[in-house]
Amino acid sequence: MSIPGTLIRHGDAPLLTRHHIPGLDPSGVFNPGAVRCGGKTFLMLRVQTRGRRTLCIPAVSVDGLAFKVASSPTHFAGLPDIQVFHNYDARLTMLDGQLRIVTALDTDRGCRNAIWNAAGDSTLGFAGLERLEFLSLIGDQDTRNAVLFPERIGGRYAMLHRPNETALEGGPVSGSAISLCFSDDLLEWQDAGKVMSGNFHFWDELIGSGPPPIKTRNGWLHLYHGVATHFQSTNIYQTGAVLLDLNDPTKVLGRTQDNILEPRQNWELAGQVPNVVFPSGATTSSTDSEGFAPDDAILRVYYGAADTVVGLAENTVGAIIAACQQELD
Ligand code: BMA
Repeated sequence: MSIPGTLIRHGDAPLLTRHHIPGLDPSGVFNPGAVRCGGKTFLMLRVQTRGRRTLCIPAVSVDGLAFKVASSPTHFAGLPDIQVFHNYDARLTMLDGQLRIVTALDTDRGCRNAIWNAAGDSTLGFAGLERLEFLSLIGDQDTRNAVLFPERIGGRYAMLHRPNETALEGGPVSGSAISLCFSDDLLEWQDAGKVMSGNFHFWDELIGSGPPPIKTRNGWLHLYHGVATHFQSTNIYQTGAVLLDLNDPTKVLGRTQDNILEPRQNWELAGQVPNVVFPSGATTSSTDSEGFAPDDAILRVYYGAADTVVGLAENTVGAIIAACQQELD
């Protein structure tokens, strides 16, 4: 059975596995960014090699289910002169008619988010994702999980991110609050305050943004991941949803009390990092003339499972909004 307002898996198997990555024999493919434009779904896959190097590889699909994966990794051009160990977890946003990408960078100074423009040859069929041009690094604090809103708010660019303030035993630094910031030029960002916090002792002790927010008549619909740390034992990564005010996204209008997707399939429970569903890309099947996703649109969520494969789960936009609006018991 499934509870209304939870995400329903598209079949029992992962959507993409390492076998879909041509020529590399990698260890895993996971945490994809996603965007739907021009009647196609584009993914930016995170691919991990046997040497634990991180690659990003574009993929394209007409139906959002069967993907053609590019034969070579994305080239990142123009990175500033810092040492980058990993460039990963791309989030894709169409903004001002330009495909923008935000990635997390593990650097010698800690974790940073970088903004890129898709600048490849659009005739190759991957929306220019095979070459990204560096735009900016966000701030000078340790932070991860940054997502751009798909349009300006009050005339300014808006972004959510998750400052890293908590050291996980044996793991990366993490955080328990998502913040909003604004920019006039996508280069300099000003903090606009905290949006939401995790709930210690429950499913979402640590949190971070998932895919970029989706505009609905009820507010920005935003999926995020929550981590139950279980006192430094195995971490469990799950998915929740929140509704943010359209004009002031620091105002939370509703939030799912429970997770709406959690590791249950074997390929979510076991893998390189067990017990992980990590939502990073989302598409909707339609938008109205003003860019709002209607209640009956299908929300597709592309997620990494156990840092090893890509899963797909879905529901209607309206069902997830209703789950956010439910009163707490
Ligand atoms: C988080 C990020 C994700 C990863 C997850 C589970 O901190 O690093 O990229 O999928 O951990 O390992």
